[in-house]
Amino acid sequence: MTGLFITLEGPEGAGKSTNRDYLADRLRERGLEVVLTREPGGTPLAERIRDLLLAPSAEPMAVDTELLLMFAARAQHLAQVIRPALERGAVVLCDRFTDATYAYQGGGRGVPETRITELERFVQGELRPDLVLVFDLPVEVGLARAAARGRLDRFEQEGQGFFEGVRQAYLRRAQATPERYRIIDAAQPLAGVQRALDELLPQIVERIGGR
Ligand code: Z5A
Repeated sequence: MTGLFITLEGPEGAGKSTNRDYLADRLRERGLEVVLTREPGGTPLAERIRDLLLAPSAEPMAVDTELLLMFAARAQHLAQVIRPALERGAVVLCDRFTDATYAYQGGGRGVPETRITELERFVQGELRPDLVLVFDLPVEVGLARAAARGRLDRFEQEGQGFFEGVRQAYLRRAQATPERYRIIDAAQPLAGVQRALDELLPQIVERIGGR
């Protein structure tokens, strides 16, 4: 793979989508091909799985169903979008990926980490993000931003304890492998977040140049 795989992670309302677009613009200004995508989703079929996952429903979704649907969407996304883009040397900026499974299904729902690791190996083989940007902020700040948008999806209807578990799982993963993760303070004003991204740009450009 000659491209660079960067994922943006964090709890609700952390600013992943806003900052993904900002980072994409800065990288394109430097002449790089950037593919913007997201999970769950990123292809027509995977977006249909996303709809199933996010829509509130009278029938409760079993935890294993949720887990397997996340990886089913991911398998499609990898085959159709992520692997081809990395093979032709693009920078892939993906709004959430498998760290979100460790955080939401693991930290939030209590799925054992070993089960997620097995599925990760099965679906991804050796492929892992080169860099994971964790946009971190207190749960109540993120939930207030999400609520300001209006109707809540199936995940956003969870309680504070669920989102504390999500946040802590992200922070544990970042601390366990610091060379692959950057924690960005997402509670500060947007200009501060974007300055932090500007500081990362030279490293990103250097890494893709070296491939
Ligand atoms: N999920 C899972 O469970 N397992 C998995 O494996 C995967 C996902 C891959 C869909 O994700 C759901 O799927 C997600 C986890 C689960 N749970 N939920 N809900 P999603 O990424 O589509 O949904 P999201 O996290 O809710 O996205 P979001 O709320 O849109 O958050 P965001 O992209 O991080 O934020 P944003 O849209 O850029 O910004 C939100 C608002 O805050 C917006 O009005 C901005 O203008 C504002 N904002 C952003 N930054 C700032 C700052 N710094 N200051 C003030 N205001 C700001």
